[in-house]
Amino acid sequence: VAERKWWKDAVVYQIYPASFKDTNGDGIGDLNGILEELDYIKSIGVNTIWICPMYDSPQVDMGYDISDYENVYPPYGTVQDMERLIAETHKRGMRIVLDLVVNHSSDQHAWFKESRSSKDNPKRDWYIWRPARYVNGERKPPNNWLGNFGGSVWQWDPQTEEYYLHLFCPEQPDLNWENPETRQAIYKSAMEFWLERGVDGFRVDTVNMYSKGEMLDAPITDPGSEWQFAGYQYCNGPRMREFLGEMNQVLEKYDAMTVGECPHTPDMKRVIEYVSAKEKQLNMVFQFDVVDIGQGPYKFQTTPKNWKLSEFKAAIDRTQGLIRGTDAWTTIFLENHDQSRSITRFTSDAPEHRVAGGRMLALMMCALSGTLFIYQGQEIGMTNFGIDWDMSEYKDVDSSNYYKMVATRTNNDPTALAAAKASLQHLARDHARVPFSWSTGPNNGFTPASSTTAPWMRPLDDAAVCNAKQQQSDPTSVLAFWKRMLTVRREHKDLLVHGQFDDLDKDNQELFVFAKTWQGKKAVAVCNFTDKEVQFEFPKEVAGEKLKLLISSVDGEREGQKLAPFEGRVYLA
Ligand code: TEU
Ligand code: CA
Repeated sequence: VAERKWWKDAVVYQIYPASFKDTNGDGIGDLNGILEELDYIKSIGVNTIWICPMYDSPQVDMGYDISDYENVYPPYGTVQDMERLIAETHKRGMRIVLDLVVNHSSDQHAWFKESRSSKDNPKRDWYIWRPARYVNGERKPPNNWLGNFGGSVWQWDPQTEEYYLHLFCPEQPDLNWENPETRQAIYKSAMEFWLERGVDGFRVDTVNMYSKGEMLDAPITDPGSEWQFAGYQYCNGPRMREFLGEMNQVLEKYDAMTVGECPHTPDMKRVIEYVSAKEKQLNMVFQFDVVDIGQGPYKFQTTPKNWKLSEFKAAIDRTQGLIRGTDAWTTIFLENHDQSRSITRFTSDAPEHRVAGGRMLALMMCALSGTLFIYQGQEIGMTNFGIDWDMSEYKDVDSSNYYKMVATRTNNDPTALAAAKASLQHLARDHARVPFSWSTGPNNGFTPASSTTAPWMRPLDDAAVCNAKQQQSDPTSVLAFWKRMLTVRREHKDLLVHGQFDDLDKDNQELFVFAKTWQGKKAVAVCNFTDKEVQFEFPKEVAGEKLKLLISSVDGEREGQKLAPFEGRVYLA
């Protein structure tokens, strides 16, 4: 049985600094905005905050392109502001986790400026450089891999006449983890600088991509296709265990926690090797089985809501299954800064269903085992913005690259562009990055009332019915239910946080019915994923048990076994 550690019982609130709260009227969120709202955050019932990259950066990929690990992006504040935030968070009995982005740096980082300056610069080998291939006299990149934001993963550098690798934007050159000098510099600059200032751990960006292995220099695979998405080539490479083991030695000195972002890893055995306590690699990971549901072969090549509940439940079963009889740990999340809003994606953001959907998902998440992550705005039921918003409102490089690629490939075909926009309206990362809806004031209270500068991104249109201020005094709100459900989760920690998950009705396409068991105790959850009333029978496994209703996501008397639209319930056996 896995031992109890603080991060197992943690409920983590993820903050996107650019969009949380602007206190100096420049239209950009800042660290003082987070400081001002620490009591609001604590009042939700969370005990840890995770702040997305607040380091100095040219912001090509919203701070996931870091130009100085030891400095703060000036519009957000200063290192001293961070030290104050760390102290104030600890003073409230909460912990603080930062984002560790070390698969790549910004092309504006001093390390890369040196590396690209000449072939014999001492830091040349801190990044991944390769000569061009020539085919019939035409210059070609070293291989045909597609990157995460479209296009080749290789950028030609005319100054030294070589290509450098970037799995993401060209402005995000991959660091060369094969070089021990580079790794030591990363541990010191990106990790110890902040661990010494008291941070309690890291969310580790693209944690399984550091070892590219021989695939990088392998001959062109699948020569038939001009380009191929190479996620399965550059994830989980041969030296991953060695690198994370070495990184873990640094973290252990500070007893720091890690949660790794681990995409493209369908093999659960490989995931367990990352998160089994005895492996000393990572404490836990985010797997993308659930949130990748409904995405196309190329993420946005899809139609909205093209997934089935059975697929959603099977994905949850895979992540919950990690802790069944192992010393591994797992995580629960439906939203983050890369995902569109869960009410829109997995229930319904129709005005008459938004609150019910948000409350049902809160009940479902709080009844699952593992460390629970809530993304800013999820606690008040924020949803995607409308299909009527212009493409200019999409600020994310991932979205604009895709739309441009469709425009180029189809020569601006209106039907193809409309389909691309519909898919972006459903899945784009931008939906998570709109300013937080604090109130019905100017810019939804995101900027000071006196400010004349527009927020960096358009605020949602529905603050009149969805804002934090109103919900703090509304017992029927999504926020009120999150608070109640987090209390229930705390009161039944063994069952709800550590209990074994079993899906009791896998093929049911309307209801999610699962049991949680812990040393003879049992809970049963029933969630209606439809906008209709659904009569349900308890599955045979529990039909004979005496089940007592613990909580429903719908207020008032909940007699009988008929679920309201988007109603969730937890029963205790
Ligand atoms: O995300 C990683 C990432 O975007 C891919 O692994 C993604 O999961 C995959 O393509 C499927 O969609 C992290 C950050 O969360 C993201 O915001 C950054 O843009 C990215 O890395 C680069 O740092
Ligand atoms: Ca600001």
